Amino acid sequence: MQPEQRDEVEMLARMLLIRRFEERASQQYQAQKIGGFCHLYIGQEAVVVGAVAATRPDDYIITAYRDHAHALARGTSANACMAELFGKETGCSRGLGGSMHFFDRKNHMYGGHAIVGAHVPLATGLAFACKYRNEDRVTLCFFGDGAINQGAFHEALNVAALYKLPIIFICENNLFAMGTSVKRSTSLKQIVDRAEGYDIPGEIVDGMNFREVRDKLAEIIASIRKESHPAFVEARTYRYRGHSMSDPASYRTKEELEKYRLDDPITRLRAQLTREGKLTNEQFDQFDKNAKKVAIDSVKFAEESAYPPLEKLYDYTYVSGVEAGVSSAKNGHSAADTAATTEKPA
Ligand SMILES: Cc1ncc(C[n+]2csc(CCOP(=O)(O)OP(=O)(O)O)c2C)c(N)n1
Repeated sequence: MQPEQRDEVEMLARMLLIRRFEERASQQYQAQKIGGFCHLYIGQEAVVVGAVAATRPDDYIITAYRDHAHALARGTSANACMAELFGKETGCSRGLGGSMHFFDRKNHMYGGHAIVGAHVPLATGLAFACKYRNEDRVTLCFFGDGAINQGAFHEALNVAALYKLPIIFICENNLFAMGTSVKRSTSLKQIVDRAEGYDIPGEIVDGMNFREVRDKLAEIIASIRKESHPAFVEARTYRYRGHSMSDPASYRTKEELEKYRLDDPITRLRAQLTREGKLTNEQFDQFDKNAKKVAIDSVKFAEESAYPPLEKLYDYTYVSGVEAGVSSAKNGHSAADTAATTEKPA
């Protein structure tokens, strides 16, 4: 098997893992084992897996709150992801972040950010650091179509262009920001044109097509490594589920959903590989079985893991419990104790 072929099969398996993991997460959310918000990425898998397939492991990635797939694509274990959803200490953010705040420094996945558009300047900062240190890493910044009208987004693009930073802004255009159609929120015929205002080269890719995403990203990354510059990619995609678990998505038609379901990114890559003789039905079934098992096992792992102890509540915050107005007698710990036990994130 050629390395490229093996990679594609591996990437298909990763897309399947993301799909099965999130189906399981959805079930656990409905069973009230997971609290807070939970945004599923189902349908969009080819965007992040295609993009990650074009990166080196030491490149940086950062995203918004629809972040489970970004961590899994990058190599965070399903156990650490599910435990984070359950708020357990073994989670990738030690149970303190939850669904919207996955983080994995080892795999250079810098969040998981809940405020729309707020991570785009952080991404620009990551890219600035790489350039400042003369590293040839590229930062991939993912965000939704809802982020492109935020002020912070514009400031970040301007700075990235001025400093010629090694960053790719990847807009995952799934046509809706919560229930608002992009046509109602954005004064552009196509999102990619936002980049032109900052003299940043822009491309459109079919975000349901793994190969197209990977090949376009590989081309851009090669160009950035040769000579640092920012780039913008509009990946046209679709989420099959509602915005979050509580959204029935009644703002779109069944026909529209069906049209995109027929273009499922997993089915598409499977068909391409099968047609080319690189994948058998038996192999696909085995990958699917494995993905389901990993997802089920991750639930068991999360259930059996402990919650973070109360004294960890104020770790990784700027203000300790007492300063924040919380009685130290109530939790049995003084601010000094809390400060003394505060560690830097791993
Ligand atoms: C600054 C800010 N305003 C409002 C919200 C509430 N909110 C959460 S998600 C969302 C829509 C974002 O849509 P989009 O960027 O297209 O991402 P998608 O959900 O499609 O992945 C909004 C308005 C927020 N989190 N942050």
